[in-house]
Amino acid sequence: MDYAIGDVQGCFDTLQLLLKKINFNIDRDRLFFLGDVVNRGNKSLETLQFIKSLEDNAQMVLGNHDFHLLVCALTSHHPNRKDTFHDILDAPDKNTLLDYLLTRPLLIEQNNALLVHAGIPPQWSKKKALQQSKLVENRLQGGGVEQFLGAMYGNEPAKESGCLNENEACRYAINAMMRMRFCKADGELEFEHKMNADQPPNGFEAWFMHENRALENTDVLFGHWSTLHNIRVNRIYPLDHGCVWGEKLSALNLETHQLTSVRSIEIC
Ligand SMILES: [Mn+2]
Repeated sequence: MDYAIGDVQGCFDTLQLLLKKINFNIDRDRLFFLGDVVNRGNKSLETLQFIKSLEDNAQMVLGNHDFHLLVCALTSHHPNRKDTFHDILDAPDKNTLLDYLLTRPLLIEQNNALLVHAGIPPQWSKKKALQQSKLVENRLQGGGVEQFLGAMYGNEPAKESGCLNENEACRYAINAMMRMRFCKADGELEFEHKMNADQPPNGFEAWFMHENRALENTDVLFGHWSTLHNIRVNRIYPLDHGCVWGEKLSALNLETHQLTSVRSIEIC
């Protein structure tokens, strides 16, 4: 069976409990992590080592916390007070773990569904989303990755236009696929608010609420936004169930769409 799993954020013990509950068998099952596998929780190192050890039986998309780890590890940017991935930065296998993250995509297509950390802006088709993911992946795997990472923080450009250079297009793609909550129908991003999806800032909507969204007939599985419990939107699967905040960690079976959850047992 294939399962998509929401934001683990270093909650290794709860992840093991969830895998027990779905009877995870490495010879039979595959896991697709929706990003933010590290940070805030207290076992980032064990979590990332475990996911990497599953080799072809686990895939993951990059989330903003995974990306933040890369930026802190490979540029002059320092971790902030709340960051808890020092165990990875101090680990003897740090470089292989960072290389693992550098080769992860921003978007995965699996069982006709798209898997992404934060979302896909309403104006993007599947082809466009895969293209923009690839654009960033190529830069993460190419030369000069330190410089590239150092240039990727910032909220601009807020929207796409024909005249973006490659770095700007990458920054928009990273912000959209790893950080977005609210946007306009044309994909203009907004990062001031983290409130509930039904209370959008003026002029904005949750990215999946726009009418005539290009991917409204495609299943989109995502994490990042832990307060979407009551959202019922066709083909939209919010799977960050707030594990690191003492709530739940969930796995969605990609074939049956059955959801399995466990309560967080982590003390963070
Ligand atoms: Mn996130």
